[in-house]
Amino acid sequence: MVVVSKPAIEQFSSYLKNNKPTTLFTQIPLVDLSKPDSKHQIIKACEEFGFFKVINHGVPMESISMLESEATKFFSLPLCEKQKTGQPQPYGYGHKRIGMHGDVGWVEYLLLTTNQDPSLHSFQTFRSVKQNTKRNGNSFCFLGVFQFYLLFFFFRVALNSYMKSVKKMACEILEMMADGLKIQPRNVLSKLLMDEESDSVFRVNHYPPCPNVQPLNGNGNGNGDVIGFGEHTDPQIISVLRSNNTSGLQISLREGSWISVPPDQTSFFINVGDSLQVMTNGRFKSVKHRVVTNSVKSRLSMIYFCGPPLSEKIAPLPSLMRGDQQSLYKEFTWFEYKKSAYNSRLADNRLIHFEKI
Ligand code: GA4
Repeated sequence: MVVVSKPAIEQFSSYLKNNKPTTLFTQIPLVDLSKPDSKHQIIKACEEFGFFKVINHGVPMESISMLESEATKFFSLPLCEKQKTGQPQPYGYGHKRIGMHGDVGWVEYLLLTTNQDPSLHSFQTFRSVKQNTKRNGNSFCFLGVFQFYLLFFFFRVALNSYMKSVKKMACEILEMMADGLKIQPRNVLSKLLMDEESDSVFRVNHYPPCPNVQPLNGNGNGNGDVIGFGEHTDPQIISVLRSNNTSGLQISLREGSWISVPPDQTSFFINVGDSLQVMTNGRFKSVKHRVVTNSVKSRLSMIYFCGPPLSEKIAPLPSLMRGDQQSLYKEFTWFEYKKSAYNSRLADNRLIHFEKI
């Protein structure tokens, strides 16, 4: 419930004075979704950080653990098995390469659409596994097509149950946001997620321990030299992240310094994305974030990127515009923004092309 308390602000300012490259910032805005004032806490956090942590989120722990365990099983397979699912284009299994323009990280991942018929998705995976199994004669690959299909089937079951609860929570947060912004109707943002055509994406990232990094303390926190996932903002409305208890996530403060987010496997972290920045005409800022590797523990994160339908016009919400206030952005659809994002490098400022001069 508490957002940035006084000691937190002191900690924050002394951090700025010392200007250390990164620090463990223990007072990440915390929103208790069961409290009546949570809508105000959400607005404050989105204005100050573009980032907050939520508790009492209503996502069952069993559903989280089930997906985590299925994902762990998948990532423990030999590389050649995982590669049977085909190259990410952009969906599928990816290893080190992020996007299509030369970005790399110490990470492997699964990138999936959320609005596809699950049976269809499994079928497509099944087909590419079948083709790749024929091509790949490597003796370290031991799973037959059927075994692989079974593994993916259980993964998909766990994924569907997890995504259902996370989507519900994300909608609640977006409705609280509308209430806090005093805009009507309260589903003005959540309806974009509820739309059958919602272009949301789900990602599971696995960051294996990175042996080259010297541990700085008992937790094996790295020195930040090895990047798991480079700095970027998310293009969507909001992103809902859950990770295991391994550190690595850092967010950038407005003036450019980085702070480490203490991990908490029972909570979720919410990022403001570029689309929400535009919809609030810059009142909320999308948060720049990155992941640094850990030398001893592996990190597993699961992220639901809440995207609108491809045809949706992304523009400041009319009810947020006062008097003769002008939009800071040119008009564009989510399809146009996504296309432009996929042509960019990870660290690029993607909104710059859509700003009015
Ligand atoms: C960042 C947020 C999501 O992970 C993602 C990423 C996407 C990808 O990995 O394919 C992008 C990246 C993300 C933004 C710029 C482009 C596209 C990699 C990249 C270099 C799935 C998304 O929607 O945008």
